[in-house]
Order: sequence, then C-alpha cells, then structure tokens
Amino acid sequence: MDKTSTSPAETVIGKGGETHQISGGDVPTLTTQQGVPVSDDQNSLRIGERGPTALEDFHFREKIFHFDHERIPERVVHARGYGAHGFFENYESLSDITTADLFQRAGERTPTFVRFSTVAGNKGSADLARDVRGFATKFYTKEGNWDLVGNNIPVFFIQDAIKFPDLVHAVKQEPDRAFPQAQTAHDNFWDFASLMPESTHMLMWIMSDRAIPRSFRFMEGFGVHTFRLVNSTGKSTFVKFHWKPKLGLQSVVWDEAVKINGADPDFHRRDLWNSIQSGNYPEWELGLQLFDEKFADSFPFDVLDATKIIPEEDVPIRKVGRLVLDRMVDNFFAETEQVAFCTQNVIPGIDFSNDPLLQGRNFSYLDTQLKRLGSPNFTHIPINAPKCPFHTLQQDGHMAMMNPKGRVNYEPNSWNGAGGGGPRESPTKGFHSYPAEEDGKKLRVRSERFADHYSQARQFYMSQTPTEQGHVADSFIFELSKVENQCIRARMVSNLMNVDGVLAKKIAQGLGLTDMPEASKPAKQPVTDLKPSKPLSIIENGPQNFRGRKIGALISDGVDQKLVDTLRQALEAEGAMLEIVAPMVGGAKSNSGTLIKAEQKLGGGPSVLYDAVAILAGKGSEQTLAKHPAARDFVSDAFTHLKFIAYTEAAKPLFEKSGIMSDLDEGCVSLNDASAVSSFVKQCAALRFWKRESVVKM
Ligand code: HDE
Repeated sequence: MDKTSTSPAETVIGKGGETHQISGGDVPTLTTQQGVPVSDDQNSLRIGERGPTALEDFHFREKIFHFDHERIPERVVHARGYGAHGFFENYESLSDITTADLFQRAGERTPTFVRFSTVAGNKGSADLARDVRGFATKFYTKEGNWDLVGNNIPVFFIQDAIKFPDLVHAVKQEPDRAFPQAQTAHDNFWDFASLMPESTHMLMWIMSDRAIPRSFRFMEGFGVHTFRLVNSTGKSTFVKFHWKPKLGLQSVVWDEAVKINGADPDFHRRDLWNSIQSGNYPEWELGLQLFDEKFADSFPFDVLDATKIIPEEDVPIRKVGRLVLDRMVDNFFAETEQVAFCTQNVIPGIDFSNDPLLQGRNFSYLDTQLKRLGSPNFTHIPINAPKCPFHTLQQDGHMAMMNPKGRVNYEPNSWNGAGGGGPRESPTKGFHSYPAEEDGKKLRVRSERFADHYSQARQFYMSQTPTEQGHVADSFIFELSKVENQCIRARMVSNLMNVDGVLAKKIAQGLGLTDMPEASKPAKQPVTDLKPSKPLSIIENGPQNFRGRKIGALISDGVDQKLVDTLRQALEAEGAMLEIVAPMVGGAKSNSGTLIKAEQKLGGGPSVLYDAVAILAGKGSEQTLAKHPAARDFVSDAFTHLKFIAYTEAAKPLFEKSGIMSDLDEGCVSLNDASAVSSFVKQCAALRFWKRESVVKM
C-alpha cells in the first residue's frame, strides 16, 4: 500500500511566516478528542484497498461529527462583526457621580472587549453596506461585567421595543426571494419606514455618510439611551454615553463603498487587524453627557425617547477616559462569535432609565444568547466570564463547567464556616436598583412627549455642510429608486416635506415624481428653529492630520527612488502608511536600479482602498501605465472620489488617457520635486478635495 503519496509535507510555516523542516518529534502528536494518538489522518479505515469505510473508524466519525456541528445560529441582527481586546483607562475619579468601580480611581485600567458590527446583513455580507454600525463594549470590571451595547448613530428607528421584530423583518432580505441582503434599498424597508414617522430622524442619519464609515477606527459610538449613574449617597444623575475617536471622523463616498465591497469585502476587518497588528492601536475617548431631572423636564423632547439626541451645545460632553484596542483575538469563533453582550449587564453605580426601547432590550439580549449559544452556561465561556471573583448558586445545565463546590447549593442555609457556608448576599456591596418612584395605570400608550418626529430630523440636516446635505439627498434618491412601488416613494417624500421642503423637492425631482405630494400630517407640529449643531457633521469633525491613513502609490519602472523614500519617510513621520501598487506582482525597478517591492498588483489594489494616491510613474515607462485599464480606473476613481492625487511628470499620459488631464485642480499636486512631498502630506489631512465634487457631478 502506498502511504507516502498521502503523507503530509515535511516543511512547516512558522509564526513569522518563515518555513522550516521538521522531524517527527518536534510537534505534538495529533489526538482524538479523547486524547488517543492518531496514526493516520489521511485515510479512513476501509475494508480492503478499494472497499467500503468501516463504521468502527471512531477517529473518522468523531472528526466528521464535530465538523457537522461547527456552526451556531448567527445573530438575528448584527450578524457580521469583528472584535478586539483592549482596556479602558479612567482619567479622573467619578466617585461624586457614581459608585461604578471602574470609575473610582484615576489611571486605573479595566480590560475590555469590543465588537463592531453591521446590523442588517448576514454573517458573510460585505463590510461597506450602507448600515448602522454596532459598537458593543464589555468592561470586565472588578465588580462584574458591564456591557455598553451601542451603535455609531445616537438615535434609533423606533421608540418602543415591541416594534423591533417588525423593523428587522422589514430591513432584512424579503422573505419570499431572500434578497436583497445587507441593504435598505428595497420596498419592504421603505414601506415600513414611510409608515413609521418616528423613524425619520434615524433615516436622516443612515442616509448620511455616517452609514458608510471609512473604518471602525474613524467612527463615533453612542449608548443611545439615557442611563443613570448613582453615587454612594444614592443620588442619581442621568447620563448619555459617547465614544469619540481620537483619529477624527471619516467616511467613504457611496460609489467608493460599492467598489470597496467588490475589491475587499473585508475592508473594515482588515483595517482593524492591520492597525492593531502593526502597533497603531485605535483609541476612543469616553464622553458623558450628565444631566438631572430638572434638565430632563425642561428639555423640549423626552430624554426617554431613543429617537432624540441631546445636542452637545445643550449638555457638553465630559471626557472621562480612553479606550484603547491593542490585541486581536486568538480565535474568531471562541471570542468574537461567542461573545454575548447583554444590556442588562450593569454593575453597582450604573442603572437603567425607563426608555421603553432599553427596557425591551433588557429582555431580548439574555434570551437571544440562550438561543445562539445553546445553554444558560454561556457565561462560563472565557470571553463572557467575569474576570473578578464570582460565586453563584446556579448549577447544572448543558455544558456546565463551574458547578458550586461542596454541599451547599441553596440560600439561605445554615452551613457556616470552614468553607461550608457558600456565598451570601451583601446589602452593602450588592447592586441596588435606583428606587425611582413609579406609579400609574397599566396602559398601552405612547407619551405625548414622544410625538414630535421631525424637528430633530431637520436639525440634523441643517447641521450638515452643503456637501453632506447633497449626499443625504443622493442616498434617498438612490434608495428610493430601488423601490418598485410608486406609492411608497411618494409617501416617503411626503414625510420628508415635514423635514425640509427643499430636500423633499430635490428627492422628488431625482425620482422623477411628476406630482409633488403634500406634506403628511404630523402627530405634532415640528419646530423649524432648532439651532444647527456642529458635532453632527462628519466633515466638521475630521482629523487634524493624516495619522492612521494610507496612501496608495502606483509606480512603474524607472520610478524615482528618492521620491518614494521621501514620501515614505514623510508618511511614517505623520503616523501614516504607504502601500506600493505596481503592474507586476513583484514590484518595479527604480531609477537607481533597485527593486521597489509592491504590496499590491495593479488591479488587485484599486484606489478605493486608499485615502489618497500618488501616481509615481517612472521616466521611460509612461505608456506602461497609460495602456493599463486598471491604472486608468485607479486614477479616474481617485479623481471622482475627490482624493488628493500626487503625480510625476511621467504620469501625464495616464491622466490624458483617463480623461482627467484638463480637470486637474489644487487637489492634484505635482511631485516632480521631492520637496513638494511634505506639503502634499499636510494637504492630505483634509482627506478629500470637496471642491472638486461640482466638477465631477457635472
Ligand atoms: Fe440590539 N440586539 N436590539 N440594539 N444590538 C442584538 O443581541 C434588540 C438596539 C446592538 O456585537 C441582539 O446578541 C432589541 C439599539 C448591538 O454581539 C438582540 C432592540 C442598539 C448588537 C438585539 C434593539 C442596539 C445588538 C442580536 C429594540 C443601539 C450586537 C444578537 C428594543 C443602542 C452586539 C445579540 C454584538 C444585538 C435586540 C435595539 C445595539 C436580538 C429588541 C437601540 C451593537 O438581542
């Protein structure tokens, strides 16, 4: 029998990617789950060389059995996600506001795990879907796990949790055809949204560039609901939680999002992985908006209504600490897939408000984890287990790994001392619910204070720069153009008339609506004079420098070595990266005769993957790039996506062929002289040359 032809290779790959030869004794012996050493993992046990497989092959059966059960149900929402470990560091003691242990001591670090996600798409969907992003943080504090399960948008579609299944059914793929997935651009979503005026504020946010972030590193996070912080005297302060990215906000443009999804559907995952693996740890600051009952009563909207924000101008944000993500998971399934966030995971000093959405979530998350992870013992999985000591009297169930030791598994008990007593409640240390006074009739009603659905939607729109307002209108037109039913389009436009007449007309025009519908009748007449709020714009809150961003340099043979070196140094000094794209996978030869290695082959590294580009064509190889269709796409996309473009003289034939030569503007910088490099890198901090948009649109 020939066994050598099926035996594994003798060369193995080391952790750093290096290869080395092994002999049999260097690696652990493969075993079954029972620890039995395996002699042959290539051939199942059969009767004769060409005969049937024997049922007795326990190794084969165990292997296939386990494989058959590898999947668990994906999350019903937020199925696609990516997580990382890190820490939260407290700037100052907040003991005057809360007893929450993690906020007591300045400089203290609390381990955290964060999972970012999209909402609507299935687990295998693409990263750049137009969608809300989840931003869920588990803090492993010394007094238990606190989960802050937030989003990158501070408001939500609905006001009452009872509508969540309807919202999610409407947004996900339609039940008969099972498409489209990971997008809101279909009839069911807009039918539901147009019938739910309370969703209008959220619609404005998801039609803005907030829903197509450049990366997780450049987006904000929000706890959305009003929560309570409670101090040692029992005083409660209302709080809204914010995450502010240290690198500033950044989004892509829609056409770019569509193309990134093709070029690299894992764009956001890769970005987080690469930045953490290269030691560029992303950071956010935790901001608190703190307010009391008096403010809550005087605020024109209900602080329990998750479709409303409290503008930062009304209640400034107090930055109290920073979150740093500095370690990727060892195993995606064990950690990112099995992590179980629960809004009801709070610790002493943090409590809920009566927001009806939050109240509903407090039921849903625990329930969903049982379905997903299959056992009430999901808290025994290391990613979910507290890192502080914990003692429950819960026992048994599927996969129980931490049953109480000893005789006592009930409370109260009289087995005292000598380890026999088991854990006891502690009125001093234990969690106390804030004793809010509640009374009233049992009713199914929505408070009148929740009735204004349009004023803040308008405030959001008015807070955007004209460029961003244009994007909101374009997205509505795009999304509604995919809706087959004319009535839905018209109904949506008539709701938007209550936000802004000009916006609604622009959308109607874009959709070719011949008769402008009347404004729908609002539940409460909106106000039109809420002051615009600067923090609501992405462009107004961009970075101050190019840190954490990436330039894609398209090079060809003869490229100026000094120019490449200077550009690389300037970017490194800025904390930014350079990635080389060349027509050949190996790279291109510079004018000094050395090979400049390429990270991407032209075509595999389109310009949508970069924040700015440099076309460093070499003298003598002008036509190599000009003739290459992927090179033409590279520059024309970069130009259309309003990127800063640096170029050498030899790039001009490519520009001619790409049809942009006559349109070159101040966002396109000649780099014939290496001294121009530093001003180009400075210019890139603006991220995009927005002025070009009017030219491109024409
Ligand atoms: Fe969630 N949500 N949600 N949600 N949500 C889930 O829990 C739910 C809502 C959010 O990375 C589910 O473990 C209800 C608002 C994030 O694992 C589920 C309602 C906000 C994640 C669930 C909401 C969120 C989830 C599905 C309406 C922003 C991903 C899988 C009352 C503040 C967490 C799971 C992760 C996940 C229910 C609304 C954020 C079904 C009933 C508002 C970031 O339990």
